[in-house]
Amino acid sequence: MKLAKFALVGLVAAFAAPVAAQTTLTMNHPLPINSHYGAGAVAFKEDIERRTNNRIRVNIQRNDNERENIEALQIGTGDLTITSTGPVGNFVPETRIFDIPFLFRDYAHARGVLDSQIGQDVLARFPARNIIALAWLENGFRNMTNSRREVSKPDDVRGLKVRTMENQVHMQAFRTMGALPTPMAFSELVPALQQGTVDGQENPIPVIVANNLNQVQRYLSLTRHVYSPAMLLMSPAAWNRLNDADKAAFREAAKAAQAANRARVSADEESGVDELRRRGMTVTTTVDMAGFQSAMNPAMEGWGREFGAANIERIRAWRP
Ligand code: EAX
Repeated sequence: MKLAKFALVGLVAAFAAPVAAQTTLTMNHPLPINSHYGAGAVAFKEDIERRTNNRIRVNIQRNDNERENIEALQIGTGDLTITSTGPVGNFVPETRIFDIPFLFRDYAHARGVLDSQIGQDVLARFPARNIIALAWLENGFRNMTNSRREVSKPDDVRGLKVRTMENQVHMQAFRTMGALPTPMAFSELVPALQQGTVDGQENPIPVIVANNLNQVQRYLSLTRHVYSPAMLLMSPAAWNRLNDADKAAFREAAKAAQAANRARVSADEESGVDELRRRGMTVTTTVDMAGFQSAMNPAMEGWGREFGAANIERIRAWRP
């Protein structure tokens, strides 16, 4: 009799055991789902849901104000975000060194530095600013567009009202070239271009293609004047609710997001310029890169003082 009662208690306990709570986290990012950020977001979602057998779900939403998305992580109203480093330097100043124009030779150089100890050391700076940095992702090399004229050399930029991200390094770069930098969130960009508040903007090919900026910009110049990192960031409030196994799963899913995001950037770089020509943009491919680099020299001295000339040189000299 005793055994039967014991078995009954066990059976009741088994059914009464709490089912592992199902959690849904929200991931905000500023671009269409059919974009290099969307590719990273979907890869992260699928990986986490597979690893946790859907105990943790990820709800992907579009919010094109990156600064707001980051602030939401700090106050705990947002769980995850994919963002360019545009506004990030206002939260974690150490990231701004990567926003210096003409710092990286090519994609392999940028990806290598960010995945090396140099980049990982910057990720480690985020928790002190109440943000968890899960991984470096990628926005891409930025190119200028405008509706006034073809741009092939620094003098062509002089006098142009250029929308920049809310990024001090980029604003200084355009000011140095004689342009009129106008910082604003991505959410304000298209209305500003439509109303003529600004003449131009600068963004990687993937962003220009995904957002059909050809509809509001006539000229594209392949200036590739700065590499724009992106990041996968998380709220400490959401992070601290994870157990150690789930934290490890999040770090693995961030790697899947990085791989998918970078693969989409590479694909967009392959096809995006021809697509923008097909959509009617006038594309200037012969750009005086050396001229643009020397036009930045007056600002470079200031960046050397701000970030350490040796630190900048260490990044420039990095080899795989
Ligand atoms: O992160 O604001 C920008 O120009 C960014 O490149 C865009 O939001 C993608």
